[in-house]
Amino acid sequence: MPTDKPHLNLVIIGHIDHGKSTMMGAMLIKTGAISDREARELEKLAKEYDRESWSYAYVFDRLKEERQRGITIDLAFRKFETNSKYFTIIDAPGHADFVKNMITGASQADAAILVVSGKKGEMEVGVAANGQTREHAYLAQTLGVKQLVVAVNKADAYDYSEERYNEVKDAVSDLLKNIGFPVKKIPFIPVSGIKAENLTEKDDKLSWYEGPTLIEAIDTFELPPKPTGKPLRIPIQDAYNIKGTGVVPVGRVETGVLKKNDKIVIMPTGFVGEIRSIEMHHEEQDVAEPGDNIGFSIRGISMEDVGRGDVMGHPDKPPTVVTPKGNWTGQIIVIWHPTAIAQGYTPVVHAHTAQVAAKFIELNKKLDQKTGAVIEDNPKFLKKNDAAIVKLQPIKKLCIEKYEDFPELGRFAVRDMSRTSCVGIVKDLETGPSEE
Ligand SMILES: Nc1nc2c(ncn2[C@@H]2O[C@H](COP(=O)(O)OP(=O)(O)OP(=O)(O)O)[C@@H](O)[C@H]2O)c(=O)[nH]1
Ligand SMILES: [Mg+2]
Repeated sequence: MPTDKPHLNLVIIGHIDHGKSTMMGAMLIKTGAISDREARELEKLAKEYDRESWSYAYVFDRLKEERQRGITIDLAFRKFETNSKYFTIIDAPGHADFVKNMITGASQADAAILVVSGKKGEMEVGVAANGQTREHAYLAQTLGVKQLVVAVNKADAYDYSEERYNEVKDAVSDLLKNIGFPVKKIPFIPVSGIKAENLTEKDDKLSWYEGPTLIEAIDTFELPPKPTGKPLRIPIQDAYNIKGTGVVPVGRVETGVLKKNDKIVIMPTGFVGEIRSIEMHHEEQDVAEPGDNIGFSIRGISMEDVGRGDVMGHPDKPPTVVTPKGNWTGQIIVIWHPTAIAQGYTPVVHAHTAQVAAKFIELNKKLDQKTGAVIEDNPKFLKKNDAAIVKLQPIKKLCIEKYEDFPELGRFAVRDMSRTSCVGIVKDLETGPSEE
């Protein structure tokens, strides 16, 4: 899709079944990003699977299992344009079992639409202690998604009621404010995804609403600054073995600039090679900058040299690796835990696209969440809603950076029993000896 418009990655997040895929599918059909013909084919297919109301969602839900079960499992990417911008839409799953995919999506995003169903009972489940409206909002904030709009979805199912809209807005505002989002700046847009109302055009049934439509709201997202002057960092999202081309890693440039023929290094594998070609949206290009989602080919690389969670950089300023003998100091918030976190706790940590088990080797300080003041030194336990300074040690090599050097690679989330238990940033790190 050749275009001169500036590009943004937009992730769609929210609780399961709140209508993320449907709403964005309808938006793409309305704007013509999906052809009528494709839309009709999806309708037919949804009928075949006896899931007629999911036909718009099928724009994003392309796996057979997703279509049969009527849920999103993995991330789906689609392009689309507004008046002034060019978006890659990343549709994330709401299901609690697939939060790791949502994290991968959010870690690549510049902005998000938080979809909250206004249908009676549904909003309430999403913002509850273990709901994914809450969990996704926390994760989005930690992963650096700074701009947000909230779609108060399924307006047809709450009778286009202003009263109900306000109820949802109040509850979600409280939640977002606690997490640290600038709530006053966030538009709350009543929409019906399934009826494509207030997505691209205002609708009479929502005449009481005076704000922007969804497409107008996302068109006003600001472009993130491009840290082109920093060393190159590209977290690898995946690597494909493509017939005729060979191994093609894909990922988003977070910082720095990548050029064709550059000598690169992939950490922690240590593979050194040379960039043969760079591709974005199926078009070759000579240069990639922060924010670009690219695939690239490298001379002499094999599938063992690269995978999800690795980070690519230039050999003179390689990505930082913490080994199992090193550690990092994290400032964390415990957002959920069934009991309490103690020294020795070894959950899975997600940072950019990586996931690795890591051990809490020290609990250093408990902090006041609002002021950052130290409440307790060397606490024995950490519980839900505690803020703390802790030391973590990965059980295998992990690429991670100090937050102040590379915010994009200096955030992490702790997951346990298929749920996010903590979110945090890297205050300091000791790489540990490079050879074990
Ligand atoms: N009444 C009504 N139902 C909707 C609307 N949007 C979606 N739904 C229904 O809600 C169900 C879930 O829709 P999806 O789009 O798959 O929801 P999702 O948020 O993508 O779900 P996951 O990806 O699995 O988290 C389907 O039955 C949709 O038809 C809407 O605007 N109004
Ligand atoms: Mg979905």
